[in-house]
Amino acid sequence: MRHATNIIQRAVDLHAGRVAIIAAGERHTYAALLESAARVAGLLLDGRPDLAEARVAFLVPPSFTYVAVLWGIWRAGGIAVPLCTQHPAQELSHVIEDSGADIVVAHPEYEALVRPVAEARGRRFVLTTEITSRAPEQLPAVVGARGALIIYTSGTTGKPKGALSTHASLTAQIESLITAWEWSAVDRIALFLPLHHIHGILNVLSCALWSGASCEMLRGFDPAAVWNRIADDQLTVFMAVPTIYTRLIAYWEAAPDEEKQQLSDGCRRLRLMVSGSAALPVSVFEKWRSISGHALLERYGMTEIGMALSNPLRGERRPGHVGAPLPGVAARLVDEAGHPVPDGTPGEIQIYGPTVFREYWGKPEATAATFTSDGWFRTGDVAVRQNNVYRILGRSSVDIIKTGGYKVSALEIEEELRNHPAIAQCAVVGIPDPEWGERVAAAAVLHPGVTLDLKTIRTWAKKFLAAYKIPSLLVIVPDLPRNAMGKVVKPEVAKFFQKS
Ligand code: MLC
Ligand code: AMP
Repeated sequence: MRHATNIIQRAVDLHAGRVAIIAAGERHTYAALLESAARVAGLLLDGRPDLAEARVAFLVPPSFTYVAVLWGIWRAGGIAVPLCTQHPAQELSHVIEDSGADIVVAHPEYEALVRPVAEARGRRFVLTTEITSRAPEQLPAVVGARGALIIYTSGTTGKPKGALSTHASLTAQIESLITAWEWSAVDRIALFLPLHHIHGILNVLSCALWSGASCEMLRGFDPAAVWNRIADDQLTVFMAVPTIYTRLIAYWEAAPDEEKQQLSDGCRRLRLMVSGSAALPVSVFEKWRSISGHALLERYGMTEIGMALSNPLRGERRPGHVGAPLPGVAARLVDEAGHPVPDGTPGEIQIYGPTVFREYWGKPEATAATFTSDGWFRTGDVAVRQNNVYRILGRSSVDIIKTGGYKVSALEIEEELRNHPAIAQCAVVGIPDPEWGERVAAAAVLHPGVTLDLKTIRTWAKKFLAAYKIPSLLVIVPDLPRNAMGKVVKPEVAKFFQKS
């Protein structure tokens, strides 16, 4: 069976002298990447023959070292658990604890934040500056069924769950995209998406490296820097979430006419521009087409399944639609009773095939609940299909919010906000927003005699929650709307935020 470490070797055999990574002004070949990954593997193995699915959490900024650590964990037989560089200690602790990471690797920039978290739990703590050892003579053979990557993803219950993909499922996800979007060794892509989610790790980084292409790593998203890379003429492929396209449009609109022309010319030389992770508004599709000449290719995916549906590389890309199943992906729409629905009738998207993940780490009940009895993965997304082209209508749960391309759980945020001394009750909802897709909005009932404003709650919440989970809208209300069972009625809560 094909698997990730085989393909790493294959990319290196075929492309050893080509440039794999460009970061901080330096170019690194595939051969150099493989060698660095072997040295990381040696450090992690520390004399053992095989990490045998031990989890290795790592907190490394976007850089050549990030990729060397990811590949090094795989080459040592471990499961990679990428940590988010924007997360406060509490979120990092949850991931380290929940994944049962044996080893925590960190760049020195994050040592003060993460060393105490790792050491308090008796985990081995390794700094990336310690990667100096020689590569071991022998590295373990890694079969496709072995776990490769755990990504933490928010659900409708409690804290984020770790979705475990195997080498075989990641390989299937990558090969599907390489086939559909015709990746090749002459491609070059810029990477500015966060590296604790699949959009950045799989669609951008891994597809590039599996094809022998070059990946230019930026330190995060900055509109001027990204436009600069587009205008530089060397990129061939571009991938981003809708909020990023909105930001790029705003930058372009504010630029002087001459610069506008240069930026637009840069876009025209790319072969493919893709949008995903959240619904692409038709207005953004049209505006981007007028600026760049590109009809954005919108696709639909999810951490647990990789990419599932895509508009075509060649052929009509329909605004507001996410296209047809990708190669190797089986998709169906079902009603609430689990029966397939005909074209034109809304149903839940369910996915089947080799791209689907293995399990939620340590959560057999949650894993079982997410599959149907005949093995299809329930996405919780509702769509309608016409002639094999899908259009997303929304989600079956009001408690999942997509903001800036990040999925967040209203319930997780509510739980955290209830710990604030001024808050007696609260409800969190997603409010449609032209920039963020949805904004996280909180309605709170306060204890008698206290006050609370948005700035105070945001400053307080930053200690516990990632920035993208913190409410950017707040209303104080005397009571929350509840139904006869006492459950908060979220659509009524959303009405508090309607602009009058
Ligand atoms: C950040 N801020 C937000 C926010 N995120 N405010 C409201 N809503 C949000 N979602 C605030 C911060 O609190 C801060 O405020 C200020 O904005 C700047 O923070 P930042 O962290 O610097 O944000 P920025 O860089 O502007 O982030 C925007 C972004 C980022 C679009 C670049 O959100 C991003 O990279 N999104 C991509 C996420 C992604 O890759 N998702 C894929 C998941 S995988 P203050 O007050 O502190 O200044 C998946 C599967 C699939 O979905 O199909 O791909
Ligand atoms: P995540 O759980 O972070 O992997 O996010 C996956 C979710 O993002 C999906 O379940 C969808 O709700 C949403 N999503 C991804 N791509 C699209 C898209 N093109 N249109 C609408 N929603 C999308």
